Amino acid sequence: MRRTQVGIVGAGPAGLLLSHLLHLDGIDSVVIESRSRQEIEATIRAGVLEQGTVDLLAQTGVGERMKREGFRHQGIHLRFGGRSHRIDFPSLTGGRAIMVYAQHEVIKDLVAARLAAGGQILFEVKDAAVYDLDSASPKIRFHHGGGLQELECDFIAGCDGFHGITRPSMPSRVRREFSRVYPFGWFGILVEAPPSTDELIYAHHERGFALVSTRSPQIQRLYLQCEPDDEVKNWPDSRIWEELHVRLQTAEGWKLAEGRIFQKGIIAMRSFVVEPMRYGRLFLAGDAAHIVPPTGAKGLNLAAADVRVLSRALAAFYSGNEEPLKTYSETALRRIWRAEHFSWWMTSMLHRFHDESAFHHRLQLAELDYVVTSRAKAQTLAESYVGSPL
Ligand code: RFL
Ligand code: PHB
Repeated sequence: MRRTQVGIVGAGPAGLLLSHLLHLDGIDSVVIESRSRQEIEATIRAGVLEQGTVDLLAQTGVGERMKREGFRHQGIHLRFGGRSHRIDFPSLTGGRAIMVYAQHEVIKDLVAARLAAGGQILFEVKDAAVYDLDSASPKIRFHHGGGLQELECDFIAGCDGFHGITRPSMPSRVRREFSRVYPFGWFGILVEAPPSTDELIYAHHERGFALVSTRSPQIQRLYLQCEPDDEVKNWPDSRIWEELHVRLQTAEGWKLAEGRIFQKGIIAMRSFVVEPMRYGRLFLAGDAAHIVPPTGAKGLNLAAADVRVLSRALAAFYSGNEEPLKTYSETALRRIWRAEHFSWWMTSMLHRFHDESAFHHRLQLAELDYVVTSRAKAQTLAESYVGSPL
């Protein structure tokens, strides 16, 4: 049987960053991942890093490429009623901003750093199961390289995302789940085109929400609100462009640059939290414990915040102080619920709801107007968007 201090299930941002942070504290870990290295490095997901996430990656030696290739954005545009309004982050948050740098690039940087430091990541494991969670030596069993393997640990970190196996391994009597599914999805595309905007555009329109983001000077990332059970085949390129043009048009004649669409996908919109994020010696982090709708760009950042708290707590444990580990769930959940609220608020303010009355629509516009004309309200948005230090 193999042994390690911390067995980590899942090589997403949470698992990889946790393994990296533990290594810097001299704590040994093994990461097991069901997909291949190639797959995890190619999955298109988040794009926005909060200031605190940027600082953490830079301070721990995995931020070199991000600093070179990422784009620092000082604000976002809120677009509604045919007009754009800029929210300036530094002036509203004491100099803080965000970085647009794709999640799969963060993954590549973390995998490279772990492997260069001799870290163990086992890819393409099958049938992972965790047990003996309430003992002092919890175990992970899985198939890898043709054989059944067992990994004995001091602790297990459940970093296996929303559909993973660790959260359901907690007995249902000890966990409480909170969730909300939104009555719409996001249709996301990647396009070969120059940027149409210097900063992200979040657009409210009576035909539904739209978002303009970026990946590089040559590749743009765009989203539009769609039906929750929509299918990619319902969206030929011509329909996508038509909707984007309508939802994003301004009175000043702003132009959206079109190009070849080379990736299409649909994202479900959900809020979810499990409490507590611990059972015995199993600790959950990232999407395994909580989901936010992407409107606030918080998912990846929350995963980073969780593992920052967890790695510190584990380091304290190995230096003889068990207290931070005991309060891990409580500490992490305070930030998580704030991000849940922010993501729900942005989602509610910017999307079109099926059952929405004309009254509700006017309320959304009144709130948006308030955000772009009141410094206090704009500050609330900016502060939450850039996030607090980790
Ligand atoms: P992940 O990234 O889902 O990683 C979990 C890993 O665990 C593996 N796994 C298993 N491994 C072994 N055995 C098993 N039984 C396993 N089951 C699963 C999986 O293969 C996977 O590699 O979770 P993690 O690390 O918690 O990270 C969370 C983030 O990925 C997620 O919150 C963000 O991507 C959310 N999100 C965004 N977050 C932001 O902060 N800013 C954004 O701009 C942003 N945009 C987005 C997003 C998510 C999106 N999608 C597709 C859901 C945009 C999109 C489109
Ligand atoms: C992205 O670039 O993928 C992105 C940006 C902002 C969001 C969500 C996703 O709120």
